[in-house]
Amino acid sequence: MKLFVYHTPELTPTDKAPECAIAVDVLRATSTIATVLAAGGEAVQVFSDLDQLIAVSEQWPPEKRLRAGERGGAKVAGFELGNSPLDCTSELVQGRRLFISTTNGTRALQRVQDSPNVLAAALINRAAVVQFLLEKQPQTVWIVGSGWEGSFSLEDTVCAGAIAHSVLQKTKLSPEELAGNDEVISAIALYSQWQDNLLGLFHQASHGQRLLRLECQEDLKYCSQTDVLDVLPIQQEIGVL
Ligand code: 3SL
Repeated sequence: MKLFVYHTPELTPTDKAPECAIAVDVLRATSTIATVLAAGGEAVQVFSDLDQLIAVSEQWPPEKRLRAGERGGAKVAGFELGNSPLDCTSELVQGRRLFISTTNGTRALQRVQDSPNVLAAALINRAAVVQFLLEKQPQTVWIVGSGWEGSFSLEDTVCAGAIAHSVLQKTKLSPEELAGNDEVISAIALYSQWQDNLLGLFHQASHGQRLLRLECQEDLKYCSQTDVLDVLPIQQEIGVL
């Protein structure tokens, strides 16, 4: 298995696709997606375009759908949900399909949607993602951070490092054997440095600070937990996990 980390969707090669692609948006899209599926959501369908989301979701009965939308960290007007995983209780999401569009996370998922295996990973479901990699043994794996509007983000990179670190611990691979690019080594170093204080790292991250200004401190706490949900969001058809 060769692992590649890309800090943003824009940095991924455009002329090839990996056997397995893992989109990461710890704050907060992939944390929300994992939470919805763990809470009994029927599926999650991702969109970059809000008008398209509305048009497709209109085809579903209102009691079977939920619309979640975030722009600039805030909820899209008229949607039931923003992008807080804490709002996704089983009472609300059970048996319903979530139609979601966020600023960066859904873009990362769409960038890799042609790969034969597309996963959504966050810290909260890291163990399930690692388990998949160990069982499936894909030859090439990309971990693609969502970043923020084309820029690096600490929280996605530390999650990439958490995944790589766990793969190393559970296999006999050396870092040089596992790493397909230098970003893997630096992501592991970031995780090794901060693994006991991920919330502290989020408080230093620019998007963490943006969310704190929006009074989302409980979201930061929730998303900084590791291995608490045994759920594997995996693409079933293009754009649907
Ligand atoms: O950019 C995204 O996709 C979002 O996850 C950002 S936010 O955390 O909802 O503000």
